[in-house]
Amino acid sequence: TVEASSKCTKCFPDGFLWGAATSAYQVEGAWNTSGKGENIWDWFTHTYPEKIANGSNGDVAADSYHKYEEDVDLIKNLGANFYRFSLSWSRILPNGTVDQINQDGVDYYLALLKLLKANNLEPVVTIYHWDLPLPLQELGGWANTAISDYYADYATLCYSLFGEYVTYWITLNEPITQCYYGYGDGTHAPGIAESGTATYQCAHTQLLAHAKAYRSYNDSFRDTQNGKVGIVLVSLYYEPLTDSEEDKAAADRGVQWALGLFGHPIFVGNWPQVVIDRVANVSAVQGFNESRLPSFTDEEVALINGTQDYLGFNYYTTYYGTSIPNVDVIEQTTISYGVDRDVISSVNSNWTQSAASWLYDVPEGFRGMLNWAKQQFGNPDILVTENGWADDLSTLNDTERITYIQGHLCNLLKAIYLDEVKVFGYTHWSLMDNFEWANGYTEGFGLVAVNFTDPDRTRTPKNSYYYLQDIIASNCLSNCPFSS
Ligand code: GBH
Repeated sequence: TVEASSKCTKCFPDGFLWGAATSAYQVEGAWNTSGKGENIWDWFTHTYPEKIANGSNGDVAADSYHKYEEDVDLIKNLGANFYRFSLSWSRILPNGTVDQINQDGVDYYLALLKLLKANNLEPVVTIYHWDLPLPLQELGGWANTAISDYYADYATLCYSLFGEYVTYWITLNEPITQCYYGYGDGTHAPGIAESGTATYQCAHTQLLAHAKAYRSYNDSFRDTQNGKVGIVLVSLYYEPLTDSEEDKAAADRGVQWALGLFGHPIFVGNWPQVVIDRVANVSAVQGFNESRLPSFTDEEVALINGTQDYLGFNYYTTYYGTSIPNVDVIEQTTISYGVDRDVISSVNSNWTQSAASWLYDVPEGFRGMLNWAKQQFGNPDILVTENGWADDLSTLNDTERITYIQGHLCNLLKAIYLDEVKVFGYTHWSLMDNFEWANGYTEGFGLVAVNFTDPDRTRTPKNSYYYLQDIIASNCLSNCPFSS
């Protein structure tokens, strides 16, 4: 009957991994204690409080620097297999460079790693989640290719300090987000708004940084440490606004300019051809002598290609895509990533909008995006490293988040069983409410609420925490009807 099938329960593969995530700047606090150096988010929030909702910052955040034992308890009680967190570069290297190591910072991460291991929890460690040490920004930050070498030195130090405890390394979190919001529209640190140039320069440097760090692991650590090294990529998914060929091409460009920009060099080799061609053509129309998209030498293409043991994959939401009317007129005068990309976004009025204005509940887009990655990147092993929903900080009865999780996990199961996408784990963003970048503390992604007005930063699990706990305990999802 319809009723019976609508209650249909489906299970995840044996050994499927479950976890939840945070990042250093968003939860740690302790921004200037115990020897930590200043990073671009410290500087950006303190210098331009008007760019952050309510002028807030991550000075204290969820105070995880002092409360990490509670965080580990929350992961443990969730029944998760792993905790995804990030290392603060400037906590380990106050100046960004390896000549001066801050032992208190190293000890903090060693304590966290050992506590996780003692509880049978796997650390999934992001080496860099957007918090560049300020002295390296003074050299131009990610717009300067030399930063790729500083990053590789830092990553290499992390392998040697922490590698005996780590199976899953993540080099960089969402380079497109930092390169677009940090170097393109300027709403994130370091606040540069040069999307037609700096965004691509940042992408170029971050790809070199990732590749050098991957090669370093291969050359010096893989034999003894046996871990896996990947990168975390994200994109909005785009459905074509109509089924015209033009709209299909526009929707594909929407994904190519984010997931493709980083995934193609790593999994296939060099930038996506559509990006190479389009930025070259528009640059020529605008009177540039060469493309605004930096090129890779043949040696660099080879250096970057194949630098993955798995794909870390974040999915949040979907838009409709169509091309910009009269783009050929606009592109004569407007130098921007958006005009190069040539996509206008819109949404369906039936999609539920979250407390974060950009985030709608479109679970079938998750399946679409996973299939896009499978097809374009040669069917890689995939770890879903983020997926989550925003609501008001006070919402403990978070039914919308539960609906979001149910719909997305059901589509994940379809991707696994119907489409044979090789997904081996799922990470919820986030373990707890935290500093949501330019939106400050106005919305929460947590399974656990944090009271940010309480000096103790008291943590309280929301209903979704218990909902996910049940799913993890059974390794199965109910109300997910499909037949394979
Ligand atoms: C992830 O980015 C991040 O990895 C994580 O740190 C973050 O907390 C989480 O998502 C939730 O946002 O305000 O309209 O200008 C996801 C990609 C890029 C989506 C920035 C939101 C801002 C849109 N994010 N974007 S807007």
